[in-house]
Amino acid sequence: MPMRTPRIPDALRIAPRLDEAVRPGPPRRRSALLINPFYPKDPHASFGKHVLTPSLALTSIAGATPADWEVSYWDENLLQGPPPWDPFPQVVGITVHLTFADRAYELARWYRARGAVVVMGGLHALSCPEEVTPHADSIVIGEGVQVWPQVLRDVESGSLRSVYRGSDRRPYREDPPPRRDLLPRRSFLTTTSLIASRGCHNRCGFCYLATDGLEMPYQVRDVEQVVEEFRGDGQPYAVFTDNNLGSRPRYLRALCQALRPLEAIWSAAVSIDVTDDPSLVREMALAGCTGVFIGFESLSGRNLAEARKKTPSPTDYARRVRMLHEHGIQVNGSFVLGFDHDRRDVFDRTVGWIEDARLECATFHILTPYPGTPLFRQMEAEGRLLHRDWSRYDTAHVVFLPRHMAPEELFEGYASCYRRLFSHGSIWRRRPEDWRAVPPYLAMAYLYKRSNWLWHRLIQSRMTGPVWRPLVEWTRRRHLRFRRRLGACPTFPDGEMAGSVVPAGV
Ligand code: B12
Ligand code: SF4
Repeated sequence: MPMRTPRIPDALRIAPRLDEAVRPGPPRRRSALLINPFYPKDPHASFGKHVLTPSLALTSIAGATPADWEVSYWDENLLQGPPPWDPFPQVVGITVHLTFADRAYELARWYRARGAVVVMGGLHALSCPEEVTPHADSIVIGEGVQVWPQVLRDVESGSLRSVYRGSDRRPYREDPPPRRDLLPRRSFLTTTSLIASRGCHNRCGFCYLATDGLEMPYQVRDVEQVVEEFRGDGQPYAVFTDNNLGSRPRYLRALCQALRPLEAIWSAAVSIDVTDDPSLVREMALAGCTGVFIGFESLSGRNLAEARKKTPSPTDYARRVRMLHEHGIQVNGSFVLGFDHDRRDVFDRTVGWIEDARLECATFHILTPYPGTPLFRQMEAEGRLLHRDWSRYDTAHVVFLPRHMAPEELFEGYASCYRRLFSHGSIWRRRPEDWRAVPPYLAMAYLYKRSNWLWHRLIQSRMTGPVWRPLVEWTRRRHLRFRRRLGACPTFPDGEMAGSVVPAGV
């Protein structure tokens, strides 16, 4: 059956136009503009994920900006047009990922042609520095927070170097807090993106953490710093953007104990082994965890072993998901399609399992070999890379030759997974077992997953924050009641399950 690609408004598909006729005044001394470039959205997935919570890349850089510099922030994905140019900044900092590298280069060209100094950093500068270098006056490889003040001092003294390197070994607790105050609050469901740790105890062959030259030892911020950042942003819901908040169970337990008095709610990405210790899951629930984002990746043990992912057996996943559910924690599962042991039946099997396990949410990703990773080297050596058009390395396109199916079959299977997951039937089959938790679940499923037309309008009119605020508060209050009962009961509370309208994780 030929594929029906869902319709997508131009604003979500095409970057805003940069006006070549603009002739700005001279650059304003000691002013920096930080830009998160536009990237086209996947029409199959929820547009809501882009405004759930912001990336911390540039607010972290802003936090490290010397006090005598002015700094502003522009995210092109908030659909408010191209970045500003009046007053014209002396320095433009751009974050670059492979999927939006072309847009980053276009922005760099535009600002450089008008007299700004352009500095680029981010994952693509780390994995493909030789490609990024010609597009910028300077690139930053690795952690930018440490070197950014030096970059600006060197701009002032006219001695800017072409490359700076940030070390992953400096204690993470020394980083200043990100400048969340620069974010347009109305544009996000919450501006409280938090990050407590760097790295992960795994090093899966397909993950960017396995990129050559990236030696990211697991590092944490002090729990007091994290709690202070949460409190300081004054919002009831936070999203942890850590690669894996559960990598050090002892740290996670201490963090949970420190978060508990805030009476707020949060979600985080963790690996499923966080359920090895049920008492840790209980601590998470008591601390306000309403949802987790879990990279299950595959239901095939052979795929997982070849990717070198240390994980419990997939045959035990369902029991572990149940444990999270019993603690009022919804599960957003992430699945990668197209591994070497995947055959045509992988799509139905995966969604069937998701329905049986009643996952509230799931995201699907076509296997994507990121440059610099072991997976990329393997595909390259086997002659299986179809092209190097990075804009399509976004996990929504097939960029390699799958082992047991045609690229078109993999793409169609991927799209069919989303179609089925978002169908009324599947939403209903995955409802919580406790009927009292069904209304918030249905509200979450329909608002988050089936309302792309609405998201587009919310984003453009900067109404995401105001519209979601009452729903977040409703979820928080329900969770407080649930938590009180859980705290008073050694196992699971008898009564209404928590239920959450707020989608989990990024
Ligand atoms: C928040 C987030 C999102 C958000 C916002 C994304 C955005 N671009 O605004 C949403 C949900 C929308 C999202 C979507 C996707 N994401 Co995402 N996302 C993240 C997440 C969880 C956190 C990012 C963050 O805040 N990091 C913390 C900051 C502080 O670290 P950092 O970005 O590395 O920044 C440091 C340095 O790189 C450097 N630096 C960065 N930029 C700059 C700029 C300058 C000027 C300087 C000097 C330095 C500098 O300094 C910073 C501080 O020291 C990361 C995982 C992670 N923990 O990083 C994944 C991650 C970035 N996402 C990833 C992917 C694959 C995607 C998707 C393609 C998935 C999908 N199909 O839906 C989409 C597409 C988005 C796109 N095209 O960019 C991958 C990227 C892999 C790769 N090699 O590119 C990551 C690493 C997750 C993973 N484990 O695979 N994502
Ligand atoms: S468990 Fe997740 S974050 Fe950790 S290395 Fe594997 S894919 Fe990356």
